[in-house]
Amino acid sequence: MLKAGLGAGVMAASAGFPWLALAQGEEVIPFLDVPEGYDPGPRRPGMTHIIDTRQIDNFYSDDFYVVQHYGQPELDVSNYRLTITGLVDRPLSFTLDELMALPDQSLDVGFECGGNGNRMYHGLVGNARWRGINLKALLERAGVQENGREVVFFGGDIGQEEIRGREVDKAFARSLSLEDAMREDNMLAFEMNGEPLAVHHGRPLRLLVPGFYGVANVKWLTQIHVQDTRYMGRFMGRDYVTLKKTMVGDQERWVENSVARMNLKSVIARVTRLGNSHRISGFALNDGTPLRSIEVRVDDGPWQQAQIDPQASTYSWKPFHFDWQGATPGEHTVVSRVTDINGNTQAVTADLPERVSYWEEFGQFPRRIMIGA
Ligand SMILES: Nc1nc2c(c(=O)[nH]1)N[C@H]1C(S)=C(S)[C@@H](COP(=O)(O)O)O[C@H]1N2
Ligand SMILES: [Mo]
Repeated sequence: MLKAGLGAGVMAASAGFPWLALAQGEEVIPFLDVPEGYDPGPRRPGMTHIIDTRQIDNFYSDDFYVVQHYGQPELDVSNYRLTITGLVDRPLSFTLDELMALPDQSLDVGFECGGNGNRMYHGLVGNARWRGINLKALLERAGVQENGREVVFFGGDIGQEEIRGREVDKAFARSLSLEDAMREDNMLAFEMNGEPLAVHHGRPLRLLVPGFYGVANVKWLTQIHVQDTRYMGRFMGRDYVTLKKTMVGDQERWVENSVARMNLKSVIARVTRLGNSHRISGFALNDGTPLRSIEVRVDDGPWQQAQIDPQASTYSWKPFHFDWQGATPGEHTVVSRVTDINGNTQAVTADLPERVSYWEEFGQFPRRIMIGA
């Protein structure tokens, strides 16, 4: 059931962490909360792809989720251009070769879709080593003018949207404040896990905003535009908008926010048995704030420290495992929670603000299992 070995082009270093490959004789305990026949299946061209989180076996995902809203364009790489326009001193245009000749940077970055959640066992997720060029350096080369406030990233994928009864062609686009755009870790990535970006991950170039939900990472990037007003659009203002009840000063109000930085979250993805010991494994994600701990609880027992994969870094996912000794036969509930160095702890969903949309699901995620006699 579990794929052995490492993905194409990926470093072998991850073999050391227990979760990532099953030991000889280690067996997977089925969850009781997964409907029979649940199987996200293999990736199909042009389709959303959910991964089966029980089968994660590599720090660098060889099975990385896929989401695209306007299909998967195949850009002609030989005629490809990235343009930088708007409130800049020097509007620029690059071929892919010209971009790839610029100084490069590499970073491990994991992310999930802002719509990831319990209903698909958090399978809209992945982690990879990315290589690309520095966004800040590129914007500085273009010279952002004094009144530039907002940086808009347009994809080469165009969808027809009906807006107020009118059909219009709209490119997928997202924006960042100039301050967010200038973060040193942002990159325009052309390589993923040592391979040129696959078409479904944005060939030839995508934006990566480490610590943000996947929607920020515009694929098939063709234009970067600097402007002095807020950018509006479906994926900033209508979709990927969380509606929640929260305090605004001393007033409780319903407010919307555009999905941006990832919330502090962990999930249990797998329970295995090796001899008399059970291993509870999962992963955490957040906006890059250092973590203090990941803990696991069995039934009504105490929270106990899990081990975090030493390969985890600021913006990667953080695989963890907890070795559970003396599991008694019968049904059990297991749950994880993550705490960052500022003392923020992943809450139970009931304690989070009341929310209407399914975006940003990051409450604790209890799982049920049956331990055999
Ligand atoms: N151009 C473009 N970029 C896009 C999208 C898209 O539809 N078009 N989808 C976004 C969303 S919602 C997510 S979750 C991530 C998914 O990235 P992946 O398919 O490489 O995992 O890409 C983002 N970038
Ligand atoms: Mo998404």
